[in-house]
Amino acid sequence: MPGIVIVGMQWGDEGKGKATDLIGSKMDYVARFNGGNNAGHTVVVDDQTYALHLLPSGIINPQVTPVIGNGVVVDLQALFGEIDGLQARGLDCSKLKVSEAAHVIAPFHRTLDKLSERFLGSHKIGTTGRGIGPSYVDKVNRVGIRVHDLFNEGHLRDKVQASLRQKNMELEKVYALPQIDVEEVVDQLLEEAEHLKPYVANTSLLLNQALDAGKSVLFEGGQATMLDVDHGTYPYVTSSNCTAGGACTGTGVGPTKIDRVIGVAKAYITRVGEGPFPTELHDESGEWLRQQGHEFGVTTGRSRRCGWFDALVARYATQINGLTDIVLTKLDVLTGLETIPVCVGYDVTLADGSSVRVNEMPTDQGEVASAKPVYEEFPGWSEDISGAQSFDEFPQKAQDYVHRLEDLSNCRISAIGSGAGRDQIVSIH
Ligand code: 2SA
Ligand code: GDP
Ligand code: MG
Repeated sequence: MPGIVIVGMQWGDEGKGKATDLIGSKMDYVARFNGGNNAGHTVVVDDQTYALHLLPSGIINPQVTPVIGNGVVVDLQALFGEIDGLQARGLDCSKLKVSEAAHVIAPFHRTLDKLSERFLGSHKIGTTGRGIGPSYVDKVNRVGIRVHDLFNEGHLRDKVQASLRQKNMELEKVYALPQIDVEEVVDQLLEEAEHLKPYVANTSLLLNQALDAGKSVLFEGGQATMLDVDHGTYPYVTSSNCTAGGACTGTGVGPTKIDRVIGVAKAYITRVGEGPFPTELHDESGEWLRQQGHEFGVTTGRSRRCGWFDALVARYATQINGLTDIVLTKLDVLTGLETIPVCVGYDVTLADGSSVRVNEMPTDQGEVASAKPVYEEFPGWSEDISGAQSFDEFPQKAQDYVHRLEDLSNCRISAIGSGAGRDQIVSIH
């Protein structure tokens, strides 16, 4: 049985939650491998809408064992809040496993996130303010607090002291703010540790043993390719590896155990937060997409920036993730447009001031920021596709649009979303 990875192909909110729920219905384990409660993954089941942040979207399926891998940064308060919320709605969260090696987001990480954004001023990233960046900074700086540290008080105090030493100096001397009290942090973490204990596991061992025993594991990515700290529009990215490689480092499962990598892309694009977005629309078309697609952040409620499908982004995502399949979502949102532009190239300005047309995603972020999209126009359709049961039922122009996106993306499109509901998806191959 397979190991399958799901990743976002654009700047997030492509509908990974829905795809995970759907594919997860056939899986034994669903594991988050990156990010934290910055994510907002929506699953719609009949008249119920679930917004998952830290918990894997697979948790909606009772046969799934949900796993939070070592690559995730865990805000314990947020985790318990989410578990309580789901349990109050009748969902069982008792099978959840949280990696001993996952890093913890403490309240001071949230404070530092907001502080850092304030001091970046016009260079701010537009983070979700959930403390994600500062927690990963501590991880890479080797002063992070891991889940297993919570169960040894002396050890934990040492870790918190080490983590806060430099921060407290900066808070006082640079920001003229009060220091963070080590004992307060330790007390809170110790209290939360008791609550967390039943969920803690060696998740790398668990997942590897499961795969070796023929069980199936779905690796659910948070955020997306263009927000990946290495491969995204740096520095306007999140602080983790959202791309397929992150599934291995973020769970402790080797690449030979991954059979398929599924990319989720919207039939157009959205972005929330700052940073370059070549096909962004600043006119009424952008507002139309936002309203039709209900494009507002699931975690922060922020308005999402909207733009046309970008083939350079799609091809890049296929390459970076080694995609085997694409799930194309929100095709229904485009219904009613007379023509649909798709970006097939950029006119970029080079460092020497000259201009050049490119067909592949540049690495130089100055070039990405300067990119002027080159569009091809496709005829739209007016028929409602939200009730379609098969690809053949789509109007010919919608089918043509999908086939063209498939060619441009260098990867087969296996399924298409035609509405938010669990059943509003058709397979194509
Ligand atoms: P952070 O908080 O450090 O990860 O922010 C860094 C950048 O990553 C972006 N980011 C996201 N982009 C899209 N969706 C996300 N989840 C929520 C959603 C977002 C929301 O599903 O709607 O509610 O605002 C998400 N999480 C992080 C972020 O906007 C920054 O650009
Ligand atoms: P994620 O972060 O990638 O899981 O995506 P979000 O949940 O943040 O945003 C995707 C939104 O689109 C959610 O409101 C979904 O319910 C909705 N959605 C997913 N697929 C489709 C689709 O095919 N059509 C429509 N109209 N909505 C969809
Ligand atoms: Mg989202």
